[in-house]
Amino acid sequence: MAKTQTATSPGSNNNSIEPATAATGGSNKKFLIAAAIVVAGIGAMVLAGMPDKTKPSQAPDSVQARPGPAPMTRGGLSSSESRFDFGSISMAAGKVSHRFFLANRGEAPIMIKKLYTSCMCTTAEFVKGIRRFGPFGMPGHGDIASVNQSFVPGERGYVEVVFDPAAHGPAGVGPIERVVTIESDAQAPLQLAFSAYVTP
Ligand SMILES: [Cu+2]
Repeated sequence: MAKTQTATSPGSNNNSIEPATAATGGSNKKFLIAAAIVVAGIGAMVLAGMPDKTKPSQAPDSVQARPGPAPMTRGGLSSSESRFDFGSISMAAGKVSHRFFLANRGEAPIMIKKLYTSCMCTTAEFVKGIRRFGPFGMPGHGDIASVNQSFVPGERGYVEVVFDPAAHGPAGVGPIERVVTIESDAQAPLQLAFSAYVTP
């Protein structure tokens, strides 16, 4: 059996850095100082790259591509999931919809003020009991009426999102991501994201 692996020679000890001795002198010390600077530099870069967990990310672009249910709570308003993936959907098959279930898990009533979407291909309705509010679309496409509905502690409802994969015409194929935003008086806007892969 032929040995394909290149073994390190028994004498080499490349994982440990020998302490500088008086005999080896200056060049070895310079190397250690340089190595220490490199290590410190890497440490600084790692620290700079760490996300600041005290700030909630709000920009739609920063929504992380993290699959699976991720219950999110801000103030009292919580959603069963923060994002949903439709998977592969066809323009020819028409619109698709999904419900994001909401609850007020806080101890104070919440006023749900506005509901809007990130694109004209997407609409969202707020549903509470037998009452439906909306559909609401993208700001700037006509007047976005306010929802202005109270959501008391323990109350449940949902946001029904409808996405039209054909809204952008034939060019609208490929991966998409849209965001639905709920503004309330209790907390930072709650964002619900969805994705899909659009085929003709
Ligand atoms: Cu769109």
